[in-house]
Amino acid sequence: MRQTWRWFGPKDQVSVDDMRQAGVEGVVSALHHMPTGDIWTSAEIAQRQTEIARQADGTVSGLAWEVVESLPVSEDIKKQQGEWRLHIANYQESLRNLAAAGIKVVCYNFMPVLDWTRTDIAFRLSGGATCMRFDLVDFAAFDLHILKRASATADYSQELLESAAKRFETMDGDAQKNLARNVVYGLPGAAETLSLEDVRHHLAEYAMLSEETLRNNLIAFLEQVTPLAQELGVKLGCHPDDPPFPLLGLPRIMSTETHYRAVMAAVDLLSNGITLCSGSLGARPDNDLPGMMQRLGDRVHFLHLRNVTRESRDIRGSFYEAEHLGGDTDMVALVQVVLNEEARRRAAGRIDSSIPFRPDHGQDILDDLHRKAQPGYPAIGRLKGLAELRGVMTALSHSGVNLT
Ligand code: DNO
Repeated sequence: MRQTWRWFGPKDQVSVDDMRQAGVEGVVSALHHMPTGDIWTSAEIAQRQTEIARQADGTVSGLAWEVVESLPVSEDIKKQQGEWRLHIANYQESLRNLAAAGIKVVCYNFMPVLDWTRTDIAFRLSGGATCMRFDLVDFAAFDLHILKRASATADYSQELLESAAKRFETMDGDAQKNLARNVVYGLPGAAETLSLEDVRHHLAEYAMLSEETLRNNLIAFLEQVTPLAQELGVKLGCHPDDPPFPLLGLPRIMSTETHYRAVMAAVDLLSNGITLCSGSLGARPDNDLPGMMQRLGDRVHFLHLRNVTRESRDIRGSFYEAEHLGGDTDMVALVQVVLNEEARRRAAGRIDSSIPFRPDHGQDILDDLHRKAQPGYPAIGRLKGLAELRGVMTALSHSGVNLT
C-alpha cells in the first residue's frame, strides 16, 4: 500500500516539508486553478511537479506527483450538451500530457452539480476535536427554506419536513449563510464555486435528466477516454458519490456496488477503475466495504481510507467523520482485503501491486484547530490517521501474522 497525501498546491497551509515529516511516499494533487474542461498543458503539469519536488529551502523533497485528484469532468459532459465533445477531446489531451509526465493514476467523479457535501465543517466532538458532519435535517432546511427548490417537499417525509422547518426557525442570518456556504460554495477540491443562483440554474438544466441517462452519459464518456488511457498506461478511478444518495432531486449513479458493477462491465477495460472511498461509501449501511474491495478489487486503482459514524439506520441519513479506525467501517478488515488483493496482483506479475491510498480527511486536533488548513484536510488529524493505518498495515503484513 503506497502512502500518499493530498496536497492542494503552494497555497496549502500544510507544506511539502510537512508531508516529508509525515513520512509520506507520494503526492496526490490537481491543477485546481484550471477551468474545468480546459487542457492541462505540459507546462502547467511540470510546474506542479517542480513545486512538489522542492522543500522550502530549495533542497530536493524526494516526493513526486503520483495521483491526480481530480481531473474534473465538466457539467457539459455529464449532461451531453454544449461543449461536451470539445471537453472530451481536451480530457484526452490532458491524459496524454499527464502520461507523458509520468503520472498514471487519475481520479475523477461524476456527481452532478455538487461535489462532496457537508452541512457542518467544524462539528465539535466531546473530546474537543472538530470534524465534518452531514446533518440531514440541516440539509433539508437548506433545500426547503434557503434554496427554496420547487419540488423539494416531495423528497422528504412529513416528520423531516417538520424538523427542518423547526431547525430553520432557530437559525439567524449568520447560521443560514454558514449553512449555504458549507453546502454550495464548494468544499476543497470541488471543481466549481457556486452561488445559490448557479445551483438553481443547474438544477433547472438537470430537471429532465434521469438516472439512466446520466449513467449512459458516464459510459459514453468512458468509451471515449478509457481506451486511450489504457494505451497510455493510465488508470482511471471513479470516486463515489458523497454522500452516497440523491441530493436536491439530482440522480446519483456511483453510490453502491451495483452502480459500480454496471459501469465496470459497460466498459470492460482495466483502466476503467475505481477510487474506493471508504468514507463516502461507508455513509450507507448497505455498503459492505471489505466485501466491495474483495469483489471489485481488481479495478481499484486508488483508495481513500476514512471512516464515518452513521447517526441513523436509513439509507439516507446523518453522519459525522470519525477517527480512521473508529466509525462504522471495519478498517482492519478492509486493509486486510487490500493486502490480499496486492498479493494476488504480485502473484499475477502486475506492475500495480502497490495500491496508492491516502488517509482521507482528518479531525482537527491540537494545532489544527488554529492552523485553518482546508476543511477536512488538517495536518495533524491526517497524520494521526496515516499513523494508525500504517500500524494496521504493519501488523497485518508482519511475518508472524498469517495472511490468507
Ligand atoms: C473530498 C474528496 C472529493 C474528491 C472528488 C473526486 O474530500 O474526496 O472532493 O476529491 O470527489 O473527484
